[in-house]
Amino acid sequence: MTDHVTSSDIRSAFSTAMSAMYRAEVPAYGTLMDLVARVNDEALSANKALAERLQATDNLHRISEERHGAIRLGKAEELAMMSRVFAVMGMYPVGYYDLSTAGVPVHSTAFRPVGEAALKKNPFRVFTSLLRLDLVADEALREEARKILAQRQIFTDGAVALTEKAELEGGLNPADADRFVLEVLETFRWHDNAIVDVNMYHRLHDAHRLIADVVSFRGPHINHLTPRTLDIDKVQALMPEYGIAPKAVVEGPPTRLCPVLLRQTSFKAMEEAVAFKDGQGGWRTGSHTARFGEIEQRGIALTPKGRALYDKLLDESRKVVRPAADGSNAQAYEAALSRTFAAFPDDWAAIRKEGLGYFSYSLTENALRSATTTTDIDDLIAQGAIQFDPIVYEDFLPVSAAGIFQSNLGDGAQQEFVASPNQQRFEADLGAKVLNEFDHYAGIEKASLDECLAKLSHRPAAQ
Ligand code: OOG
Ligand code: NI
Repeated sequence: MTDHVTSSDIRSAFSTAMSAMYRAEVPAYGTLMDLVARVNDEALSANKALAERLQATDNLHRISEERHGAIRLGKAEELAMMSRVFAVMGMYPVGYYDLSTAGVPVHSTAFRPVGEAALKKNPFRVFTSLLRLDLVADEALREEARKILAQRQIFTDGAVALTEKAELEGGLNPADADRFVLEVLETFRWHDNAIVDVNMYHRLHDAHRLIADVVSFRGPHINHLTPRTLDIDKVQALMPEYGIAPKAVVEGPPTRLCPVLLRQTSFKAMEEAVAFKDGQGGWRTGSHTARFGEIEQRGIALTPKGRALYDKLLDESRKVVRPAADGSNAQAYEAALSRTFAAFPDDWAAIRKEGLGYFSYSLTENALRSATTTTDIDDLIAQGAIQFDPIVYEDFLPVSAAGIFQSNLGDGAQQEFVASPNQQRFEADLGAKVLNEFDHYAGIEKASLDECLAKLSHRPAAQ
């Protein structure tokens, strides 16, 4: 077969279909998309230099296309199959996130494209969590939950068959790719009829709201879909005007001239009507909160050294002020965060010089005219032959993710679990190792440098 659709095209089609489905299911998501589009347009008109660099690095068009989603799976087989489904779309597991430390009984990875070209084409990613029943203390409840999960099949027969076909034949033809998108979308759809009765729902809910969310339904409904903005502070400030109530504080680093890593904010999960089994063959109406909205702003990917500094500063600032869910100390938190982060350089040249972030290097117009013979990057930059642009952070942050989870679990839902990261177990359930995100960014940086030096050595002037 030679007429295969590329995995990036399947991913793009899937991301678009998912967005349309979520817009229809959660109207506030549509409102948020409109707000983000407006703020991004304004940010680009106000900052011509940013617009120009995004254009030059071929990253401008992806901004409005860009989003991530999240799902929570119930058992190992679901994670393993999901991994195969995502692979058809060119999405691979990157990073391991242990959320048990934050009182959430899951561990997670992010499925996303990894190659530079694939990311430019469409960076759609899905934060994927696996429920950890081993963290549930009540043994009887744990067993019942396991039995309920054992019986469910979250993939359609068509999705499984097409995934197998893609694996066997190395891809899908256009008609199969279209069908694949529709079949896989079914797994992410919201179902307003639960697979448990109201008693079981409450028992699960009492153990942890998240357990009820995973175990009570036919599938792992997409719980949010997050567009990327170029100015999150503005979106946060404008949300009330659009009838949306944001969470108390923006997660991640403070407002800076040079954005680092990831800043996120969300609006609370909606209360939705759900029909529960009444135990007598009928249904009883109740409610459940699961689906919410989130926005994010992405900055530069940090090196291990930069990340260590980020973690240290975040930790320091949270020791001074811990953000309360009700927003009562939001201003004090933001002030403490800015103060602490004054220790993190806020210009690209300093971030590069100190080895805190990853950059993509390219030749300037000057380069081909200059007669320089040096291969020293700092010298080449000083001579104006090489320029550098920040590489965007494509991953997630465990403390932020915990904050997002918590803001949707309601106050009083804070629960303690023994911290017990178990990456080995996660990878065994996944059926693969997760990729290390630092290696990936370092690879992109090195490839850009190698390309610059190769081009320089082939200049007519250098021969
Ligand atoms: C996932 C929360 C994590 C993020 O952006 O950090 C997340 C969830 O609530 O299932 O999506
Ligand atoms: Ni998210």
